Amino acid sequence: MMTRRQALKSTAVASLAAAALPGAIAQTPPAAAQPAPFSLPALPYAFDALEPHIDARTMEIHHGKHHKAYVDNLNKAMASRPIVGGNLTIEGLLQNLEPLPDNIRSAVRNNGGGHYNHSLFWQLMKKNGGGEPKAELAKAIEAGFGNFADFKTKFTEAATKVFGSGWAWLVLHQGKLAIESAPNQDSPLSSGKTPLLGLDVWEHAYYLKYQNKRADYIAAWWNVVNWDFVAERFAKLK
Ligand code: MN3
Repeated sequence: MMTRRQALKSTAVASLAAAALPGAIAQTPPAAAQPAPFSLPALPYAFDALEPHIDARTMEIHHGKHHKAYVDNLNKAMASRPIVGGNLTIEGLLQNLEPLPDNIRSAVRNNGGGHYNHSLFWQLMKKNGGGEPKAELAKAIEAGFGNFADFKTKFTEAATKVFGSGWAWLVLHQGKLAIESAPNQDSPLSSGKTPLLGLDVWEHAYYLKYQNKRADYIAAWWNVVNWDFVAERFAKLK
């Protein structure tokens, strides 16, 4: 509880603040005056870091155009959201799509999903990546899928079979690992799961270098997986 003295003091501060802005009255600022809540994260490496497996031009367009468009369109959708407040996180939004107003739910699902999925995807890769996971994650993969080779086969199959645009995911759900795929930019977060590893199989992720050969892109992608990042993520989440 505020004491009367504190209340008087904060009233005085509020008056001073109002006085500093002549003519200012309490009102909701127009949406355009608010900073865009979401922004494009910097790529954690150079565009050509994943060569020859993923080419620099693809990375440049994928990050600078595709991911940026998801961020811009998400911000546009959120600008018309009637209630803004609290800690607005991309994870929180995707975990709670249902309460969103009808006119923005799809936009948030698609563009918010796109923003979250890509933000994670960049971190899941690195120069001179690949190999096999270590530590707890290695044990969990063995427990869930028999061995690493079988896991890789199953994940590859999930990625290969996505019809049209979508993702393959290794998710953590109720303490267990599972492989699944999802259409479009649907995030595992929206079905109560936590993504650990994801592979973007939209054509924009590989078409310049691999054209229609998605299987070649998937095979090459294993060489850039940042298993240390995935293992750390797993250790924090489980
Ligand atoms: Mn993509």
